[in-house]
Amino acid sequence: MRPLVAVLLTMVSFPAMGDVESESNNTENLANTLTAGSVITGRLSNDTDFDYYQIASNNSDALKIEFASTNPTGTENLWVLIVQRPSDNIIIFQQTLNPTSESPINRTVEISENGNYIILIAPVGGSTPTPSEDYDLTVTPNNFQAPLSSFNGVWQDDIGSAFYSVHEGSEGVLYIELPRDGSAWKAYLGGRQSNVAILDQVVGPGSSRLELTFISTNSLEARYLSCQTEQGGSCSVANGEMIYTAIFVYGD
Ligand SMILES: [Ca+2]
Ligand SMILES: [Ca+2]
Repeated sequence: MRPLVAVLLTMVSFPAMGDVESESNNTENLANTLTAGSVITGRLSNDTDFDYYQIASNNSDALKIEFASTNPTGTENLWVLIVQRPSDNIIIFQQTLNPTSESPINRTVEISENGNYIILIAPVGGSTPTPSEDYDLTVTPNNFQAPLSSFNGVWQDDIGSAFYSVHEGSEGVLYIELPRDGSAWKAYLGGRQSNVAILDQVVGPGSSRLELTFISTNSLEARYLSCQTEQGGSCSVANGEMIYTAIFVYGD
């Protein structure tokens, strides 16, 4: 019995198995796909080993990143961690990190787009030696949940064409569009489920149904579900396409 007990104890003391990186992953096109919240273990095999990963984010306002290593405390082992945004691969985060077995590193990177984010682990380069230890990377998109009755205030779109006054109460969302060019204002009324409000136009020329997606407490996206001009023609932006994003300007 005793050897069996020893074997069982050894088995339960193993940490949960995570994924291991798959080389070659040295370019964005070859990035390993991460599972949200699951650890992946990798290693920089030499001074020219770049480890690219990607993770999908949908309606998240931040990426929570944990970067750990069995690297002993007191060593100078350094890794560079870079995050690139989906639309144009611009770097939105870059830091040189020194995790140790006692101190994993946690970072929160704020994001504002949906899509595939690239996370790159790279050597520092120059005279800095490349660490031979494994690293453990865990990335978790922080999914924003819009609190009820939380949106009251004035917003502005990213094309500078209008301000929007948003009033949310127990009966739904009232959304008033105030164009800066002096054209007629419009009002929309409807309800919100989770982070998405479906609003029908109730005041102003033409008719439309609008979908607002709240990405965070201070940003939203607007799309037409249907739209007709006063003359009965189609609107300038096709149904389902983004009309604008808006940011919170001020409120209560
Ligand atoms: Ca590697
Ligand atoms: Ca690699």
